[in-house]
Amino acid sequence: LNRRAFLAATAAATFMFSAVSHAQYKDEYTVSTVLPSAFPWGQAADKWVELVKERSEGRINMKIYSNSQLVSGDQTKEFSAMRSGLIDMAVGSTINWSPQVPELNLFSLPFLMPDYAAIDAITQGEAGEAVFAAIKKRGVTPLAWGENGFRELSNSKLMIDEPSDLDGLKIRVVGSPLFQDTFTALGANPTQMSWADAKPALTTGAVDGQENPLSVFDVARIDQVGQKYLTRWHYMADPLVFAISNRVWDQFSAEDQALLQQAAIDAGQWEIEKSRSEVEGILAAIKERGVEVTELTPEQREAFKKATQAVYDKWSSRIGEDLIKQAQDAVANR
Ligand code: X2X
Repeated sequence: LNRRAFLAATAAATFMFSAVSHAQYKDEYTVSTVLPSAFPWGQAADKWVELVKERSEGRINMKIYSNSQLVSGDQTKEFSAMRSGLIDMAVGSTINWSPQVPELNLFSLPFLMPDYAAIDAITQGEAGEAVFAAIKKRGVTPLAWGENGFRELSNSKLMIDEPSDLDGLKIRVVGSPLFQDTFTALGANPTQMSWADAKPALTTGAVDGQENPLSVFDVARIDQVGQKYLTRWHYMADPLVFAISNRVWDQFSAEDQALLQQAAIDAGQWEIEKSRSEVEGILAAIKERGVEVTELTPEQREAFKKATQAVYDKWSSRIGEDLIKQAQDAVANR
């Protein structure tokens, strides 16, 4: 090998090596969330970013954009934006991504999951794997689970403890049409709107009620906009999913992929434990502020479950009958 050929070969090798090992990492990756740091959801994202920065010794930097600002407040567009590469990463609710990933409606089926063990049995088992495969197939790599929480019902008019109490009540619901069906089955008058529009609509009385986890009710001070009655019916809980656009994922080295995923798993576990441990304290604080809270008895809960059975009939083929069966078995055997 003459000197010239040697230099050319080393230059080529150096170029190739750097092209592979640094695969054009961005200086900063965007992370989308709906709720900011005051909420467990935002804290889950904060934790992920912090762990990745620490474990990569500052090589991988992520910046959180909360309040769905990267999709102009429309949280139902977050998944598409990630798929197309407009957003690199997100910690998102299964509800908001369900328009693009129908399987995610599984978690919104009314009264499928009676308690935390039921959520875990689904997410940590075969059904959870099938849901992750469905997300991956649609252009986004899911890394770990977090939790928004059991969604409880509040309203400004009356104490709700049976389905007929919902008669004609205007309820703000989230981005999946499944919620329209659930509340229509209960005789209510549901209106779909983004989180950004929800509080103003409650303030003006454009809607009478809403459903969200207690942590959201508490931090967003939903009691201050006339929501005096709260029904703890645990009708569904939305897990959060830590995820990354497939295009971005493929640019990371295998080592860094593992780092990103382990950090997401650790952040998710931390957030799930933290938010579950805070629920009773939050409930006490809400009561202290004068909100009337009803805890449904098993019999009362059963009446709501019966009244919403039609949602299963309508949605099972869209979600997948096998997936629903897997989830129901997981719950039964928890
Ligand atoms: O919009 C909502 O209700 C919220 C914040 O809980 C979600 O994004 C699912």
